[in-house]
Amino acid sequence: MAKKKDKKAKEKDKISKKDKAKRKSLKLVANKANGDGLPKVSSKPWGKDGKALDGVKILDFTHVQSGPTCTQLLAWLGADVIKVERPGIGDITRGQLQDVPGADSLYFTMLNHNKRSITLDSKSKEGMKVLERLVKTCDVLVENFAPGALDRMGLTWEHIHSLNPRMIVASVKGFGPGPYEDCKVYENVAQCAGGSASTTGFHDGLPLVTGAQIGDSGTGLHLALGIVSALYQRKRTGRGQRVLTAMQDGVLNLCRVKLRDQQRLAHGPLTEYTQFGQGIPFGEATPRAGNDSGGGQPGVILKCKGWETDPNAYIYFITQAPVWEKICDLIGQPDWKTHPDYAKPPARLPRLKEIFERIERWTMTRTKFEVMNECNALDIPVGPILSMKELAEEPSLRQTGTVVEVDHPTRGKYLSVGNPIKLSDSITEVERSPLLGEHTDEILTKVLKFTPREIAEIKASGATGQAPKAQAAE
Ligand code: CAO
Repeated sequence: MAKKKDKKAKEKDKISKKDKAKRKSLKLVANKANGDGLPKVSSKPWGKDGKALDGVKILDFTHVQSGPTCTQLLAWLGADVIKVERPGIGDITRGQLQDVPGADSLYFTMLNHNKRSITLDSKSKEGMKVLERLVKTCDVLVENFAPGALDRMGLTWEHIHSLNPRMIVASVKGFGPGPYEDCKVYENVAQCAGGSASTTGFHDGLPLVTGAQIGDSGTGLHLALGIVSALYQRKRTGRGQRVLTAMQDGVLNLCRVKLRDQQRLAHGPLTEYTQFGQGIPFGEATPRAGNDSGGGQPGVILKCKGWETDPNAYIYFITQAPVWEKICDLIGQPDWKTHPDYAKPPARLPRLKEIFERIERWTMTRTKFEVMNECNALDIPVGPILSMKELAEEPSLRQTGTVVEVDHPTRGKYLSVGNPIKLSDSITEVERSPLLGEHTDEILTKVLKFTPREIAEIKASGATGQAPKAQAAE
């Protein structure tokens, strides 16, 4: 009996020793993490411990599309974004492409979610007093005025830095330093100046701009990354810095593969371009490649069932080498798997027109969704041409919050694109855009801590304009 007890005690001791060792090693890991300056690992459930950018205050001096795209992303990630707008007018897009009379346009509402709005005349003495308080209070100033406009207001980098050395000043401009730095720039100007238009379209047609707003929204995205990086560096250095993204640079960055092809041209024709198979000689610059794929795999847009009446009954089809044999079986051309003219990619290059015509005879017998399903079952990548209507109605995009329905006090319910960046511990809740000046009082009082007397003076000066009607109605 005593022996049995002894054995049990020994076992227990063994377990507790193991346990202790395990706990010790866990503690070591935790200590190491703390040693890196990180706080203790949160024990709150995922998505319940605040947002990624909680505590970051943004002075949002942006308008139109590029800057607002950036600050909207930061707001979705948890930053407190205070949009400063000109009294009475606000961001010019509020009134552009209006579909509901008297209500903020979709152009504005879809680019300014989760922000607060204060109206301020930055060119008045009292307005500048408020702006300077905002500079002292915020972490980041984001602007996309025409070159020199911020300086003309009196907000030079030197002045901002003297008011708040920790402030990050982030700007979108059309061009970086150089011959065009003083130019005003819009989306399509950037697409043209950044190399996109010269490489978009068919080789025998005009240069084309794309529907994706790579100049505006693309540059806003670049800027957001710059801001978050500057905030991270500030943790170490304690000081702010300037962040500049030029729209030309942003577009060129997205056209990287086209500058790659420019250099490849020096070593011979670009054999994966349709133009090569058609025997059309190459010139000095990267040509427009139609619907060829940038990755070098031959690809085209093919008709699907219903194309005669539906402008989007098409599918992008890529004859990727690793799945070539599956494609041959699928379209009923198994002989191509071994035929010397079709079996290997180099042999297929001069015959791409004939090959895609054959594949199209097959895709035309099916809807784009049937082609998608059949091909994906075999790991053959294809891209159905989805219309905006189809995307708006797609249930899976609603479920993930990529397409969201938002309610607005003056325009009612509308659809918006939600945050495309999903963080597992910082969950985005899309809120409607602010009415013009909706938060003026709240910001003057609660954020900037002006006294009632000071607020009365600011208001009497006209620096904040008149109280917005819509605000009073709400
Ligand atoms: N109170 C008083 N004045 C204000 C103000 C406020 N709250 N907000 C802006 N202003 C003033 C500016 O100070 C500027 O005045 P000055 O010209 O006297 O210095 C004026 O409003 C106009 O600003 P702007 O030149 O930026 O505006 P614009 O409509 O003439 O140009 C745009 C628009 C987009 C071409 C230009 O801002 C630009 O090139 N921005 C950089 C590139 C960019 O972001 N382009 C993308 C736009 S999205 O397609």
